[in-house]
Amino acid sequence: MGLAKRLLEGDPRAAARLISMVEDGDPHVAEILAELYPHTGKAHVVGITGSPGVGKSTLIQALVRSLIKSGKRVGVIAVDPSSPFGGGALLGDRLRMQDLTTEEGVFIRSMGTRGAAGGLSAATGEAVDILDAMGMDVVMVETVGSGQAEVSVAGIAHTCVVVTMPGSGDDIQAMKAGLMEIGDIFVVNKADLPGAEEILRTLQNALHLDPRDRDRLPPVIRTISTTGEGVDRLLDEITRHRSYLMERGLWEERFRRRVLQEVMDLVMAELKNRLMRSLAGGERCAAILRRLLETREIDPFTAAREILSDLMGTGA
Ligand SMILES: Nc1nc2c(ncn2[C@@H]2O[C@H](COP(=O)(O)OP(=O)(O)OP(=O)(O)O)[C@@H](O)[C@H]2O)c(=O)[nH]1
Ligand SMILES: [Mg+2]
Repeated sequence: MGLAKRLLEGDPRAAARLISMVEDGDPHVAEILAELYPHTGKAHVVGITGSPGVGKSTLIQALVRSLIKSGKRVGVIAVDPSSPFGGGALLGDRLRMQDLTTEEGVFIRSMGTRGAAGGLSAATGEAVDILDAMGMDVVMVETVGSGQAEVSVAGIAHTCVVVTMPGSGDDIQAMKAGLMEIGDIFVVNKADLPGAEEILRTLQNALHLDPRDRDRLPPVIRTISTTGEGVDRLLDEITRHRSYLMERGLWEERFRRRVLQEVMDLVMAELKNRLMRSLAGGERCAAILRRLLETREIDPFTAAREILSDLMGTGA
């Protein structure tokens, strides 16, 4: 049986195999993804982002546990985690976690930041599509909220959960600088540590001052993910956000945003590949660079335009 068919029947090994193919840039993956695309758009894609060590993976495990109990199937993609998912009887050891689902309808997969064929975010987007097509009810994507990563996770997700913890004043600064806008739900995790109330109030105040969407003020929830406290409330808010998106007709809009982001990431990655190849040995590119650097006939702006038009003319 073909990989696509096996995946559509929910085979976790097919999912593991396909995600590896995406990561390795396997040329056969394109036609399989094409077969899967009509089956995507059903899963609730939830981004979980925040600074290293705030407890994203622990929180996801607690959410997964809760979701399974209510009979949901869950996929998790952790992008370049610096700490692995903790073990535990439920989710098995790290090896199993990398590749295989457990019987309970969970599929967890870590993805590195290097070696992705279509660039990191495109590979992540494709992995999300794979788990979506496979019939997962919820797909969670864990990313470390620094630099570009959280921006693209916001593009992929229907619901973006921004996680912070007490004593991380830097986080609040970072949030003001960008994370604030992408969060649909905010979490103060490690609420068992001193300072939780303070960061909670700071967040609430900042959100009140800057209401992007007057119809909906993002909730701020305190959790202790190690004990599971607050996790059901978080899950409620995630579910409520899904209903909110559907009622407003925003669900489809966010799916379209995800697909467009994926296309853009793929185009950017392909252009970058072509540029690298061209810079490494392309004749025309070398000639342009000579005119830029040796004879100085042209300036960087002109060189960039000439290289770009050269790249656009290069076949795939
Ligand atoms: N006290 C306390 N510790 C917690 C809580 N949640 C997580 N931790 C601990 O914080 C540490 C980091 O947790 P992770 O879940 O790996 O954090 P993460 O955000 O996924 O980390 P990275 O993937 O490395 O960015 C672990 O030792 C957890 O046990 C909590 O609610 N309270
Ligand atoms: Mg983690």
